[in-house]
Amino acid sequence: MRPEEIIGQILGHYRLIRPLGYGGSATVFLAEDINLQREEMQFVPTSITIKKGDKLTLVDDVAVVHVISNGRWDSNGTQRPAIEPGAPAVQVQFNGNDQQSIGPFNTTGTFHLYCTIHVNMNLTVVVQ
Ligand SMILES: [Cu+2]
Repeated sequence: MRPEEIIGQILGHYRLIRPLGYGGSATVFLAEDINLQREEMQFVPTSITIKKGDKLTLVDDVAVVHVISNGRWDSNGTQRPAIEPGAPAVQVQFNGNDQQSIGPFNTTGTFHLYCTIHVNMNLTVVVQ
């Protein structure tokens, strides 16, 4: 599904607003969860599989700042920064309604990225 086809649609309970750009199959949105009364941000999807050597396009489709780095939030809501062996070092800021390419991911394995601003905003990247 191309990003422009997602406009106005609901994926799960996430509403995607004004998607930008076209990252092929390896596009992840930084989206707002509208199923909750409070504002909550999450990656959509929360896990993505790409091929070795691919880059990943992250699209921030709302006017919200995100800072994405290597690591994850644990189940207690504590930041666990870590770079797995072979992971590209990621430290990128989104200012809203923008997109950035990260990688390439040149090593197979499972890698974790998270937003240092929004609790539980975790992304798993599986490289095959
Ligand atoms: Cu965020």
